[in-house]
Amino acid sequence: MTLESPKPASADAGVVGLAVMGQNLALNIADHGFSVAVHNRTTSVTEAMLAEHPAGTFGPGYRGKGPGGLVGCESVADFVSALKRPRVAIILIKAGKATDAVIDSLAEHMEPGDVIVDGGNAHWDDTSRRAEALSAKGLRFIGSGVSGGETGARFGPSLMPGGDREAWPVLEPIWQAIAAKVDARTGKPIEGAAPGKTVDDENAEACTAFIGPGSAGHYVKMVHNGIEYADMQLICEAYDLLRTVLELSPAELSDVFKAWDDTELDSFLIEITADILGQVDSKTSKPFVDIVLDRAGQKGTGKWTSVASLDMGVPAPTIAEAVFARAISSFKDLRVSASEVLDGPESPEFEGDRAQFVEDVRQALYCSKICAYAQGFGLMAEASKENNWDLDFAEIAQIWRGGCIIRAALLHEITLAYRERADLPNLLMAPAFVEAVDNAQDAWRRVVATSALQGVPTPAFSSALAYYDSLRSARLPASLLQAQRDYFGAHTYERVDAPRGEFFHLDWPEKERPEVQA
Ligand code: 2AM
Repeated sequence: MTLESPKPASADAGVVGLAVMGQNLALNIADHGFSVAVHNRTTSVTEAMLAEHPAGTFGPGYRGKGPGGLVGCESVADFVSALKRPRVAIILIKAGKATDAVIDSLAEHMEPGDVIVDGGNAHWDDTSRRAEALSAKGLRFIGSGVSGGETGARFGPSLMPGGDREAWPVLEPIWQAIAAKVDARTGKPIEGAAPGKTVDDENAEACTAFIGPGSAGHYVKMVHNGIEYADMQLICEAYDLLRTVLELSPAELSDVFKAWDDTELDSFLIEITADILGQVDSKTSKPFVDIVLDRAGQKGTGKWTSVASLDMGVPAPTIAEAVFARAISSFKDLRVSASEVLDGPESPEFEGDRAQFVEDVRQALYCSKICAYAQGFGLMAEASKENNWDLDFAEIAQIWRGGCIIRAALLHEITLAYRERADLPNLLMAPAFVEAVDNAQDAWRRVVATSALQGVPTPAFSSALAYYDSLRSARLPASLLQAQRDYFGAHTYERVDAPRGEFFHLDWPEKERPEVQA
């Protein structure tokens, strides 16, 4: 099969980069009645996609309303000329230099007013740079977070677009159409999208909204991933505690997680955890979770979130601990040799109430999860202030309720909390969460104490609890710390009884240690 030159100005939008995400997003767009130009550097990939998806197997054609909506384009010039104006070119390329190469080649052929959308996992610094460079050429740039993996891309992702606000009305109809849908009344995802079959429900709310200028969209997507790291690690710690302390089998734990999915923990990650724990390895008949090597990989977005929090001095310890937990897991050989040398506690048999412990772990998971979200939203709040993004947190929580990996009932509660008070100083201070954590904190503390006594590592649970306790401490030992800094480095201190911003220093080596105002 060879590609014919496309009819000029025949496509509503275009997708460049036809790896899994690009193909699925293009098919999703076509399903919603748009005609989509598709292009890939290696033409055989474009040809294979068209061969695999002939007209009538997806899109309006599937519903008998017309031909399939894909227009294959061999060259970038063909691709650009195939687009109706203002042109919308969506790129889904491996983040990094390749994205710049593709943007440059598109920019060569595009005209002022045309729109380039980067749907890859770009670092937000790169997005800022690209937005500026393109705007100088009169082109409009949108950096959009796309979450939900390949199934999300195909049948409804969560979409976090940011950048040129004037380009949004051009992209909005497409993004609204293809995004995941939730029921506005309950906040629960509406399932049922399939090839050629879209969600038609009068209560459907699309999981997308314009996030803010510049790199706001990619920043918010990065924080989403940071929260995802924490969420996954917390679930793993809950599993590990119940398995180690109560000696529950993976099959039994699958039932525990299934039951938890009917509580306030209701989420995609809990659901897949129950499914994974029930899986048996076909080769060995052992629980699948036991034959997977305990070394976790990472692509870097959790690290970016942690680095951003360190750079800004905003605490996100549970997210960072989740990244470190993956790091320590990767030192498998070191851990194996250390396990032969380093002893843990005697590990006395658990003598408490077993059912109570299961419930305690559930409550600990819920509280810790709220803390991880509080950290993520705290980070976004600070970034919003610093960059003048004017982020709308109710809207961000709202578009995370469906399509993305962290979709969860909790996000509906967070949406409501920010709708009630947009300038909430910290998520934990929303009345609903004040009460929820207060009711569960005894259980949470018992779990962290048990993990320490039994030697089960729970970096995320423990750091979340420390975050909560630090946050609710009107006075921290930082007074002593600042005194130490003044002692050895003359770094000065403020007094509790003097206005903020007035600094003092104690002349420590002097016998009388006089205080001087700095
Ligand atoms: P390819 O099929 O020609 O390799 C994910 O890697 C996607 O990014 C693929 O569609 C890949 O195209 C594309 N890609 C990677 N590097 C690229 C580059 N420098 N220019 C254009 N596309 C690139």
